[in-house]
Amino acid sequence: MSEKHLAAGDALPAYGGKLRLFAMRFCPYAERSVLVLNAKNLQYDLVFVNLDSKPEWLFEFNPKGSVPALEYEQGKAIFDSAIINTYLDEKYPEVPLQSSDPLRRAQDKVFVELFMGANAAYYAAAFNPNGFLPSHLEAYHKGLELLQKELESRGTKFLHSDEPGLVDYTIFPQLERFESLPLLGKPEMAIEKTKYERLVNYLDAMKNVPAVKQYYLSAETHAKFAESKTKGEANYNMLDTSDACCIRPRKKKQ
Ligand SMILES: N[C@@H](CCC(=O)N[C@@H](CS)C(=O)NCC(=O)O)C(=O)O
Repeated sequence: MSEKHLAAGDALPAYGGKLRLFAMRFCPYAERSVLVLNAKNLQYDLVFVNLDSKPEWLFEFNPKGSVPALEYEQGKAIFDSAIINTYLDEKYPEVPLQSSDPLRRAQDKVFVELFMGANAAYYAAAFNPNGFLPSHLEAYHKGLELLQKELESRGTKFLHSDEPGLVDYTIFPQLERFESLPLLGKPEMAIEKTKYERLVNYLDAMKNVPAVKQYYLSAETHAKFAESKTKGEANYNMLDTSDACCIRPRKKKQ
């Protein structure tokens, strides 16, 4: 898999006959779908796109031009991580990732909705430090406390059960990035074991899940990407080691 992000003017890679996910390597929403594809042992191709210089063909797969988008048949796509992941879970039921109880599925969605209250704080802290408010810090810890309480009340290793499910693959990409905040000058946003023991154990368990392990990036890597983006020069290709990234002539500015 190439880590190179295709940009405006780059050709769409040839269709390989598999499911194909359009993503950006540092996008938490795209990661949600990658984790679900992995967890379900599906064969897929990944195409990374530069979101500051979007390839024209991205809009054929998602008129909104955002990632993730899933090409489920050649030239046919759906977008939005929640829509994609529910589709995948229903279309490929061999490894079910949601409860068979409609109420539990609804409760999982309610939980994600509430937990995501912490996310605005992450974006402000990581990408807009000047716009970071005391209310962000409060919302951030409220989200973490909510997760810790939910883990305690469910009493299972993961939120879904003793195996991770859609709800876990939905929130984990955010948590992975939250761990970069102390490196970005926000020590008060560290997920301290003394306060969040159950949550830290959950994070460690998630990092060991095979579906996660193969796509996980360290806090240091996320911090580096965030720093580049905050400077206005998002370094999408920082993980790309292929020659193609380095010798490819840059497109001339018009
Ligand atoms: N609700 C969407 C959010 C997707 C999203 O915001 N993706 C970002 C990258 S992390 C994106 O594509 N931004 C570029 C844009 O919207 O132009 C989902 O869950 O898939």
